[in-house]
Amino acid sequence: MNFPILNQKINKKRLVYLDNAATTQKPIEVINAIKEFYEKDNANVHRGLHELSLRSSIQYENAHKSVAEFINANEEEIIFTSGTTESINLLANSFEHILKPNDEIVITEMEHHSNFVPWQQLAIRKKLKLKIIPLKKDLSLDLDIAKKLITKKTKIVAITHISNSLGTINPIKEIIINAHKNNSLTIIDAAQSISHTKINVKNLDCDFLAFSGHKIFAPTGIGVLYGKKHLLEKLQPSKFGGGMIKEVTIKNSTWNDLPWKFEAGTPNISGAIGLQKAIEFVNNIGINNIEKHNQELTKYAISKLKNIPGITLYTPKNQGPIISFTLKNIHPHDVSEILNLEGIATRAGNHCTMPLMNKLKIQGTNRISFQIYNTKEDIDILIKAINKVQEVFK
Ligand code: 7TS
Repeated sequence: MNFPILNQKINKKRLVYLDNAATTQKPIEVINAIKEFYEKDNANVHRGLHELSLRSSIQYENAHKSVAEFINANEEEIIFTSGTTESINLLANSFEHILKPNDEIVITEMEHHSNFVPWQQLAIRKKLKLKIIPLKKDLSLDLDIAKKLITKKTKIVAITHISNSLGTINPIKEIIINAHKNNSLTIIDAAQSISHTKINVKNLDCDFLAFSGHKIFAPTGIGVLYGKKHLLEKLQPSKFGGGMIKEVTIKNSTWNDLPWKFEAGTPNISGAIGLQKAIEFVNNIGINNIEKHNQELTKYAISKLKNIPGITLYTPKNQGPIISFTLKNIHPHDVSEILNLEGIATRAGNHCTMPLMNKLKIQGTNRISFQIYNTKEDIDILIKAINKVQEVFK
């Protein structure tokens, strides 16, 4: 396993990278694949009639196949976007043509702004009702209230699989079953779960699922929207241009087949190739092994963190590899800045979940999050550094 970026010192200390929920680092295989593409194969896709364009098109199409196999979808159900944010906005814009005033959308209180604001704004534009599943004291979703909120009026249920702020793993299968009983469509934000647990869209039976490549060892600027074929066929594209049309006349246009109908313009070809390599990297290690490793680190970290005096841990029962905490009388930004002096990368703030922070009545937290290259030693270094933070603010 070679992640070149990790072999450096920050402030003369070994870099300890604990900001994986924001983005993951890239293995050498991914970096080399992008370099090789630009050195050998770069050309636009859509099957130009020259060798380089053919090579580039084949690699771009194969990247769709790899993602499809990775999440057990069909090839034409995989749309490449720039990331989770674009995937969800694509859906919100496409549903604009289908939803009617007083239709209801259900989301949760723990959504990242990317799965909150597009629905909120759509609701405002179309006079829809936005209903929000609250959190219980134990930081899990209140499923009893969820059952009451999801009714025959609910058209869309959009929920995150793993909370990027608290690490809560939501019982998405249960929520999907309940939504389908009410004929509601389900959208899963898998931005945090995609690199941490096996996603099988057929088993989940979700209607749509979104994730970002950069959170699973691929470059930034490439992401995925999965949708069931029959639903994608019904949705109208909201982005128009080259590659997505079948025929254009002065009066009107018809759309290309899936998934190209939703991929207007020159796509992020090198990003897609990087994503394919990243998936190969994950498959070589085994997603189950990654999950086990990160779970062990999470347990270890919690067992150490909870002994720190003055710490508040925001840990739910069903916890993914993301841990939020605050230190008494020390602002999260100050904590993160001092940890940086020790070479440790962490996040501080509201993590793009302001409604959740309001619910918890806090401005923000410190957040650490793990990946396959993290070790127990990283956590030991963190714990020592937190002790130093507390010394500084004594
Ligand atoms: N949904 C969740 C659950 C996320 O964690 C993020 C990014 C997004 C959506 C948006 O992904 P993007 O790739 O389109 O930006 N989360 C974070 C984070 O927690 N810190 O930085 C980015």
